Amino acid sequence: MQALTGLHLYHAKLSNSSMRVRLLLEEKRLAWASHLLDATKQDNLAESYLRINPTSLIPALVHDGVVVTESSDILYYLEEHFAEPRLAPVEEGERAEMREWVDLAASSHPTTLKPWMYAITGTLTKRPEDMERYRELQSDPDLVAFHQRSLDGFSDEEVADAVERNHAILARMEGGLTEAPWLVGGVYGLADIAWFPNVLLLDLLGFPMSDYPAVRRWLAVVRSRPAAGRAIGSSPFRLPGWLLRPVIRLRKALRG
Ligand SMILES: N[C@@H](CCC(=O)N[C@@H](CS)C(=O)NCC(=O)O)C(=O)O
Repeated sequence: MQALTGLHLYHAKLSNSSMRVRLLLEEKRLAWASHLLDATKQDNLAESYLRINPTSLIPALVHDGVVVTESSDILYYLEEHFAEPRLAPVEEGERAEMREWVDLAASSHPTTLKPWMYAITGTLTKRPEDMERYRELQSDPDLVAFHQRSLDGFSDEEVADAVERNHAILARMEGGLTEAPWLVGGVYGLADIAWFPNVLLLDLLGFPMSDYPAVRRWLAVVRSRPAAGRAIGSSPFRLPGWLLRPVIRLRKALRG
């Protein structure tokens, strides 16, 4: 690891936490080496990755041998070390507001996008036979419980709670984006970069977005940025809203 010079990103294609880091790297036009992981193939449980990030979570950045994990911390790290173009506000109040949005994007993930996305797509990143090893490796009991639930099936209450929390955040964003083009200080920056992947994935997977026209406009504008094209590629799928409920029901039926 210490021999790794330059920027190395360990990331996954459809991981929101990885997407926000890729978007920032591309906005800053930094050269970075890609180490693509597939959590459905347990790449993040390989010894080689656990040496980089013992929590097994994706993404992780290695910069000249220094490891940074947690996508929000990676954004702050990159902003601090690669100042141009500046994507964080200077004014104290706006900086605090920016940090609040960025931290919320990462911290709300386990109760908002993640359960909803796993439940409706039937994503399984751990197979039953991986759980014993995962229990030994993973010190966060909430993560172990989450993956167990992804195997057993999420309860209707948990999915409904995630839907409500997603709506609450979108409504808050809608309030801000009705008044201004960007989340903080009228300027595109880290808050927008942190939230773009979460909203993109909600939209692609058919989350009801009709009450949030300003958020949809914002999403389209960020999506059209050349850096977003490089960071995300072309969108691989899009579920129309009307298909959402049948898909959830089908997933449940298939799980018995
Ligand atoms: N708080 C972490 C969350 C990272 C996270 O949950 N990453 C997901 C991919 S989006 C992951 O590693 N999933 C595989 C797993 O939970 O084992 C961050 O923001 O970096």
